[in-house]
Amino acid sequence: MRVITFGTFDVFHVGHLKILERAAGLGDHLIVGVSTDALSIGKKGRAPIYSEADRMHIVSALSCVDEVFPEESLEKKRDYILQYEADILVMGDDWEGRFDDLGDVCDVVYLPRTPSISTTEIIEVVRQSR
Ligand code: C2G
Repeated sequence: MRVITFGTFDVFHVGHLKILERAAGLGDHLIVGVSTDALSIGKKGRAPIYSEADRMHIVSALSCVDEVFPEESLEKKRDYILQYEADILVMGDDWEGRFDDLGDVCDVVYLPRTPSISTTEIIEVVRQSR
């Protein structure tokens, strides 16, 4: 089974790793769409700390990840699923229900987020410790 998931993966942390490992465990080929800088700015109102090239480099180096591509638009999920012939879409449960309409082309699975860690929190802690 081919699994696809998406994310920004900025300031890569263990919550990112855990969801990728769990996503990989649902199949035998994991494809990851990494949000471009432009998409991230549109989504979160700020540029990621790490560049798109570095974020893709980090994610593609993980042993649980087989393929990485730049995710240019949130609206293109259906196209990406078809293009990469994914059987399962995995998203964190912060997106619960948001992609149920894609259930006609693949299984849609929401996995629980790892508690108490986020890029925003890391940035805040680092900022306050300066
Ligand atoms: N995540 C997690 N636990 C955390 C933090 C993040 O499981 N403590 C998961 C998120 O649920 C997501 C993935 O890690 O599935 C990547 O997180 P983000 O980089 O924050 O992704 P996001 O900006 O929400 O991008 O098309 C959808 C977007 O690209 C998702």
